Amino acid sequence: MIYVMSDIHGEYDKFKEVLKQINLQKEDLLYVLGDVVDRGPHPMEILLKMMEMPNVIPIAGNHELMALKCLRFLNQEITDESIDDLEKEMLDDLMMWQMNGSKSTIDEYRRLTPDMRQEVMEYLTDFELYQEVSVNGKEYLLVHGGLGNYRKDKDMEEYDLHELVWSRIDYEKSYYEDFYDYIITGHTPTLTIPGMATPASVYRKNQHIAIDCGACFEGGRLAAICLDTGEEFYSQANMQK
Ligand SMILES: [Mn+2]
Repeated sequence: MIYVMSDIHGEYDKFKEVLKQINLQKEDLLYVLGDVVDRGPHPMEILLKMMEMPNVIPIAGNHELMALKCLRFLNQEITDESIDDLEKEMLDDLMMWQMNGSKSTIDEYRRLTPDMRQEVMEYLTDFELYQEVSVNGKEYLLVHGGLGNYRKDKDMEEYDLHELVWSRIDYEKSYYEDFYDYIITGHTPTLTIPGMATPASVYRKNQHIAIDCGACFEGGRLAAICLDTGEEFYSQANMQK
């Protein structure tokens, strides 16, 4: 069986809750479409758990890109020289990451041993940018954000990092008539898609399957889908005020 999940955002308890429901077997695969880190309380615990699971295939989200770049910088020994050399771009990156909920990621990262830090960095570096998966004769494109500056004749390899992980896909539009049957994305909490009700659920329309159900937001929950059966799995929903 092939399962897909996205935007876990530090919600380790919800991750365990959904894993328990899908009861992943050795021969199964679980694609995680990015934004594992930031916002929720335990991003590193999720990453460490994923690192122990050889049948998890991670795909990068914008939060992994921010984390990788900033942690690389923060890992350097801070010297007078490096402070002098700190470029505006790096400062902006650090600032932006902070605004996007980096605190829990940094807090947990700091508690890791140097060896574990190294392993986490290597693991993050290996995240895929997108994956193509075929199940029961249907072709799926799996990507975190996706298809910025889309053109019908644009090859997947032609999309740059930003276009795949930061761009938001247009859920009102079908992108491919025959090349892919479905595009599965995270990045945009489904509650923000017009017409969606609480608690958040998987959105399926116009060949899209949007699975970021806002695990760290009010009214949100963590979702997983099974591509073989179409089944959807959910954690408990967050309370609404
Ligand atoms: Mn995202």
